[in-house]
Amino acid sequence: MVKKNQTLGEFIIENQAEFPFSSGELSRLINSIRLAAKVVNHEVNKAGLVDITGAAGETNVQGEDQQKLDVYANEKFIQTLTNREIVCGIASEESEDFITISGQNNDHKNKYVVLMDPLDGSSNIDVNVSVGTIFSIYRRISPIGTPVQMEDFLQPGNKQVAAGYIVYGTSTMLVYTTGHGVNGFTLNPALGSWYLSHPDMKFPEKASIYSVNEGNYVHFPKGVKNYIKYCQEEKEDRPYTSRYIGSLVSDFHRNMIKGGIYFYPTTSHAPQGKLRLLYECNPMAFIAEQAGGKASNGFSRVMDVEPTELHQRVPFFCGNKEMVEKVEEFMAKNPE
Ligand code: P6P
Repeated sequence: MVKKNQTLGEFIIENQAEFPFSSGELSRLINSIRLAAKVVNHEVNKAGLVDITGAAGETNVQGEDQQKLDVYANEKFIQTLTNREIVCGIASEESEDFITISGQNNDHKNKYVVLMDPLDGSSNIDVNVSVGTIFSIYRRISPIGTPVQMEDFLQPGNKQVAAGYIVYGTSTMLVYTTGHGVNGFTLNPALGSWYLSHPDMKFPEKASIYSVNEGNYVHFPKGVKNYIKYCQEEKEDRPYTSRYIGSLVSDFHRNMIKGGIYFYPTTSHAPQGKLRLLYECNPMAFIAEQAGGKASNGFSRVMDVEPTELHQRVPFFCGNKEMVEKVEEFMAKNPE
């Protein structure tokens, strides 16, 4: 039973029976994320006022300029997750290797790993465009009581136990799934409470938005070029509307509410695609599927890809089921 305007705390308590493991674990996991989200939200919202925007003078493992807020968000999520005694390891876009969390008794008894992009779309910070946090949660597979291993992080997306994102936009929302649908909570910053504003989110039947960086058009595979031309044809249901914010969480969130597809294909300078499988594509794919949508690498279900590296990239097509299946048709005809 979903009650609109329920607080996140009430919602977690009422639904923790759905979480397949011991009841208190889900609430501690999500509580740690919602606390960190509030802290990061506070900084994101005042970024323009204090000298916290702009590059931190470092580059991350992706070779991208690290914005100060990237570093701040990374530290806050790691600190909050570490303090809650629920997680045995964290992988982050901002950290080259995974982080081992041994627990307050140093006994490695915690059962979950979290993979995250602490501040996705951070290049938009300085131009006041929405950014987001993306997280993916797995149960560890290595023996409890031993230090977390790389195998705990390199699990296929179909093994996720929870996934979600925070979008720091005109309002701040936490959207997540534990495999029983997708629910969206809006933060009331005055009270510091999250309210169930978008219960049981689903992609709408009718979809007419496509989101891609068309500046890369000449570098796209032929199947993608043909799909973009299909989107632009004068037909009864087209041309579609093109919307591209340059922030995955924002583009995805709008498409889930209004209906659409987001795609970041391979290009000549991103031969594996740009988005990272483990902490961008898989969590967004889990949410998309739980909302009645689909997520593909252009040929097959992205959540079935067997990961080989922590920061590996994949081509990503995600949104309304019919739109993803249509682009897969174009890719099948021109796989190169
Ligand atoms: P481009 C942000 O860096 C990001 O990872 C996604 O949030 C966004 O959709 C994409 O990259 C934008 O990339 O190459 O179009 O600027």
